[in-house]
Amino acid sequence: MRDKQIEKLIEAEEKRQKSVVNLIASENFVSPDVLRALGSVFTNKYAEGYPGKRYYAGCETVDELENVVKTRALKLFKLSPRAWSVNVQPYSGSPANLAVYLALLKPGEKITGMSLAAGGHLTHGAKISASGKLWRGVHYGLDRKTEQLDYGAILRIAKKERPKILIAGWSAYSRKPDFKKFRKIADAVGATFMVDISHFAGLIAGDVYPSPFPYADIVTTTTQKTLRGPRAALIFSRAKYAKAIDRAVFPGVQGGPHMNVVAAVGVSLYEASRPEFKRYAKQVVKNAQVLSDALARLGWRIVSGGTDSHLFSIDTMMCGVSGGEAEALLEKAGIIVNRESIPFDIRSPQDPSGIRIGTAAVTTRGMKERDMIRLARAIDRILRNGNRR
Ligand code: DSN
Repeated sequence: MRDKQIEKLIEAEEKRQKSVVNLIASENFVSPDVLRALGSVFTNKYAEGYPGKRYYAGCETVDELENVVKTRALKLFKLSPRAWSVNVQPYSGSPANLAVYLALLKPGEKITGMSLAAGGHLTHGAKISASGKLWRGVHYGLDRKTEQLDYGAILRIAKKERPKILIAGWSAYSRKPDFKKFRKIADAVGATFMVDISHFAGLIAGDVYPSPFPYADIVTTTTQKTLRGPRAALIFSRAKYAKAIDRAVFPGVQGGPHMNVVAAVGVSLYEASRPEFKRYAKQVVKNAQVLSDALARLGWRIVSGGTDSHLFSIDTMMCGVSGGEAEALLEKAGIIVNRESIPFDIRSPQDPSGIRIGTAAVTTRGMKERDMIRLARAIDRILRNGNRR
């Protein structure tokens, strides 16, 4: 590169990524082919609109690209193109979710999803996000004893609040949900049922996590987490919502799609459809279970007692280490995690009582069960020694 300053920073980040153990649950390592598509000439093309209906000339190749990516997205999740549509243009998860609300709701109407404190997401109606400023977020939490979803409580909240959209999906909840029960709750109050599968899309594609598609009206996902693609998002919707969703993405929320990113999403969908991806997804969950079990045996309290997915949270305060301190201690030793609130946390989100651990990235790097046991011992040693200082 002629720009030595940026080149140096790229090299430094590459070195950092190679020299640490990355346990951030929302991160992964994309393949060289995904990077190749991201760095392709598609970045030069403006393509506001949709295939066959663009506001610019010269769109014949990007039209073909967008159609290929849409077909792959539907096929990966076993969806009939007659019943389902997919929008592949969202820049990321937040604009994707905003577009859904814009398509379906009037300002001020209610959305019900998991609270941020319980492991939900900002864009599910949290007050500090546009989703909670333009619409009204009313949230459900977890059962205090089991730290798992309580469908009876969700039904009671839904009946009292009568939200227009009921959302399943979360960033720090480790257990498998029952999407059929969510559907019944949505039906009981006449809500549209939306599932945000950002964290576990790759696990669904790999057949190791329940699919919400038989029950949901709308499914959104980012593509960079367990799906191992670029930073982008997809919105799947049943046919009757498709037109409104498309109009909400463009021109409602976004301008021209980033066609290089759309190309990279296409590559990652191809990769996720290969048999080896199923083996990868299985190993991701196995690694998370082995790591959480090993930490539990070393005396750490795992939120909800374990995991059915790629992630879990541990309560570090039980050893007198806050989430922020644990994050810093581990980073010093080359293990990268993020601080995380635990259910019913009495500490602030800036320095909560726990950390979140995910295995999608280390599994891409080839780690297996034996590595998880070693990692558990290292995490235990670092946190306990840190506490003694
Ligand atoms: N910030 C992402 C995560 O870490 O889960 C979700 O948007």
